[in-house]
Amino acid sequence: MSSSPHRRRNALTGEWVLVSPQRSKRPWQGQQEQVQAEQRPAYDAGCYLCPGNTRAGGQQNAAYKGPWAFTNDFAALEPLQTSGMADRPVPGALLQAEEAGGTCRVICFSPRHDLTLPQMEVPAIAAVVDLWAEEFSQLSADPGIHYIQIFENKGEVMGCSNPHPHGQIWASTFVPPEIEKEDRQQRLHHDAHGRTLLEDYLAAEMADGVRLLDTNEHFVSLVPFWATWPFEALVLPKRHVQTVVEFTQAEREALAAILKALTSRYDNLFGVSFPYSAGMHQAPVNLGTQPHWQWHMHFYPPLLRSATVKKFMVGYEMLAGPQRDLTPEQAAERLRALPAVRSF
Ligand code: H2U
Ligand code: ZN
Repeated sequence: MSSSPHRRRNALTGEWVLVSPQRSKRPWQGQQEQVQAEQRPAYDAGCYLCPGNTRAGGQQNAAYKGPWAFTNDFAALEPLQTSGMADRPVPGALLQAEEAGGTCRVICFSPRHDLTLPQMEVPAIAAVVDLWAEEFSQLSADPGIHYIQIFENKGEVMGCSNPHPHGQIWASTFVPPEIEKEDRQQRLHHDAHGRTLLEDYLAAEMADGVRLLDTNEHFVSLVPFWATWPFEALVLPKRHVQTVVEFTQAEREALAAILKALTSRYDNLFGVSFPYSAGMHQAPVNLGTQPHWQWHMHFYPPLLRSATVKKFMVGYEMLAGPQRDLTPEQAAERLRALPAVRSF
């Protein structure tokens, strides 16, 4: 199977990915382009995220010293104006719409304009995890909120508008489509086996070993068996945890350490600050108990062959389904061979 075209099923979404390893049999031509190392100042007076600066909407940032959050001035979601009934989809109607409410937050990871996650110390990243948990608690206190998406868009190629290290949180009144897929798959597995899908999956990956990246006392990072993006990664906890608030102090530090190791391997791959969209998936809130849910974090980086050659999800992928050449095992081998600390 490993050298001929085959399909793999993403157990989390139920969707299939086409793998064509024969197309990457040609020898690796991984010359690193000399991409000019970007030098940024620790503080940039023109940055709307740096401490003390004024944002586009006229608001002034706090003189913050650690991670800090504010409500997005150009939020995609706003609190519902009506206190009454939401517009309900009409069954069978072809033109359906419903009210969508919520809140969007921006999280500055550090007051330092010139750092990224792999360049931050583990305790400083753990402080970001603390803030994620605090924000999650506060946002989920609103009974109208049903899902909280914590994520980071990194790099211009991902549409990130500012190099100051930051992420976002969108809390919505609805459960978004990617979460609905994972909810369904995890529920089916839990109903059938009485265990969470991702705990069983982690056991299978640990037994197989070939896609593992880093392991510590509380977390494992790996290239998933069903990865779509060339260097996609998944971070899994070793115990059953539904949301970020449940992590103990030791787990927060271990998560910080594994995030630092993964993002450092990424930077070392092509010798650049590696772009990605990353985010955690966790149980919906205010919808009763969710025993089938296991917290996890996805990394979707677009780069394929070098600092500038990215994978495009176009053509067959837009019209039919995702496809990859490099196998997840090859991707894991390459990432594993790199230092887990940033080497430049
Ligand atoms: P991205 O770089 O991932 O787009 O995130 C930056 C966010 O910061 C973006 O969502 C918000 C944008 O709306 N923002 C503010 O809230 N205030 C500003 O003054 C500029 C940008
Ligand atoms: Zn800044």
